[in-house]
Amino acid sequence: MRKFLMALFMVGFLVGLAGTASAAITFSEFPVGTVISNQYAPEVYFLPGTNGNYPIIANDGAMPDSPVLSPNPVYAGDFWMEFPGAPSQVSFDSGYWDTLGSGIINVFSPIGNFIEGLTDTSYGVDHFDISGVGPIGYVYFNSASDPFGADIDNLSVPEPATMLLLGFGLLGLAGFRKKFRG
Ligand SMILES: [Ca+2]
Ligand SMILES: [Ca+2]
Repeated sequence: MRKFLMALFMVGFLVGLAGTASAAITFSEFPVGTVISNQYAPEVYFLPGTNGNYPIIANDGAMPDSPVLSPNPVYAGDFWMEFPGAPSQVSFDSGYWDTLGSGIINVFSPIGNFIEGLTDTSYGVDHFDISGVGPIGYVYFNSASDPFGADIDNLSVPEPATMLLLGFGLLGLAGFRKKFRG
């Protein structure tokens, strides 16, 4: 019984951890001008846009939490985000949007199947919360059609390591339960 309670406590602790632990990326982690590829692994990898350039940390005075992650060269262009942990939720701020519907934010599954296409629906800073579409593998961002472009900031991704821990915790609980009952 004591073991079972201990396992229950552990799982509760891990659930609490999973609830709060997500990688909140503000792009203040590296100096302005840093080209970004695998610095935020394992939560997210950034991949080049159509011009072959990886995105870059930049100052954008139009964005409230500058520095931001910008296409490269700044600010108009495209890049990819890859999420190896296949999270069920990804969110970020984006802007500055001067024209509604000019942004292309395409969501793909872990095996590269197109899931949904989003665009900016408000002027200035738009918050994108991608969830309820199954596991997310890739997000493509393109601000080339918006005047003066747009970039992203405050990227939030659940941490794969935490989700794994939660999985082990639940397995452990199942094991203890079996033992206790048997
Ligand atoms: Ca920022
Ligand atoms: Ca713009």
